[in-house]
Amino acid sequence: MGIAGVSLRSPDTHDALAPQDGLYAVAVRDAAGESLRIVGSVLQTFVAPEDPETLLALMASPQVRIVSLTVTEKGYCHDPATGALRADHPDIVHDLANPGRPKSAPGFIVEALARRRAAGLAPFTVLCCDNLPSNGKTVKKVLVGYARLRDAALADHVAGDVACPCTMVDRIVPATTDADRAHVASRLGVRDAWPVMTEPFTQWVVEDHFPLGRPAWRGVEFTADVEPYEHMKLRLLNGSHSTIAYLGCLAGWEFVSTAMADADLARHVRALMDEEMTPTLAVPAGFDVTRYKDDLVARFRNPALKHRTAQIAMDGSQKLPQRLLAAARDRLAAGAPIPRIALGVAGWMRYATGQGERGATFEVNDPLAAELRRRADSAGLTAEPLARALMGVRAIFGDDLPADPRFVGPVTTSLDLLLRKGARGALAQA
Ligand code: CS2
Repeated sequence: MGIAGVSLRSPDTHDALAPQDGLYAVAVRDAAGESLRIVGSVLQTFVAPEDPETLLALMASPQVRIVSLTVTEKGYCHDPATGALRADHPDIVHDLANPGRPKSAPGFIVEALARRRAAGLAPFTVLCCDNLPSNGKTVKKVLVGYARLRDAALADHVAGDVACPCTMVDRIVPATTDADRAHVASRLGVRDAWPVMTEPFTQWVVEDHFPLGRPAWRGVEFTADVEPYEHMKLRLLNGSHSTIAYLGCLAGWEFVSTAMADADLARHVRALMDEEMTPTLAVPAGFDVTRYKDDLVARFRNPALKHRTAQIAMDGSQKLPQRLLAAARDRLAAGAPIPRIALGVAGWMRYATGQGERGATFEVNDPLAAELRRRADSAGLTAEPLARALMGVRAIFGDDLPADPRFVGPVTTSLDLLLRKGARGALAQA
């Protein structure tokens, strides 16, 4: 038993790992020190675009029982506001025209499932490990949506027979840098082209639904209902992360830990969690949410983890709905105010203009970057038109939020504050 690792785009991971037989080091680090472990579970690696047929043949073979996915939010080619597949996504358009030579994750999975079905083989389990709301249900909806565009019977098969358990996977893993490579080489005495730098904390919560069986994973909590854990993580951890990322990028804090060293930002993040996020959560019985939040703050402060705010700021259009907007909706439905969520949303808007506080421009890395750019440019750096223009992106905000003055009001006020006083000034006032 082992893992075949696949990159859907870049050859970099394969090119790094193949010469070292798939072995790599995991460096677990915090203020107390660092421990290194070599992982040997990856038996093979593939670069999908180099040879889609070999990958499809593997996925259609009986020894594959689970296809797990960490392709980031945008890898599902869906509309983040509704969770539905985007039939107009360029990769989906391509895959529907060339089902035997797909590019997208849904394209590969559905083609492999079709081949298994034709061969009389049971479907593999699809295990989504990304930060999506009800991630198993979301991936199922995307796969069924894609299959439906191919063939109705295939869609019914995917809908009825393919297990897509929900998961909540949590471990902070900053992108590996050359400095990390040099550091690990000096400690190991051998060069590792792709060490993984991470924190001591790790949490897996998984719905136990694996019709073809699964490994006897240790340290995984199996539960029938992942959603309470998922909401805690997406709102407390990721909602804070995105807030730190946008305000941090604007203020010039390069790492999460440097941003958290600012007293105003740290206070804002804790208040966001305590006052606006926690009241929206259904905390599982016996779960100590205060301790969870204390741990989160300590994790964000981890000085040994160089987690760049710019890394987290990527793909905001795909992240905002589940990280900040879902909680805003719950708060508004309960008649509760959202000043702190609003500052995070406004921070994203200010960031999405691609213009820094000191006038320098930067690239906004986002699948909707072109649309955001167009809207921001025509609105200019004035709060009311800018907020209105960006809220008009339905794939992010839906139809409800831009029509609700209790949402529009505080977001516009926060954006105005950010434009006038900058992120540090706005945080001092918050
Ligand atoms: C981060 C996450 O990059 C991001 O958007 O918020 O990758 C975060 O580090 C993980 O979800 C932690 O489990």
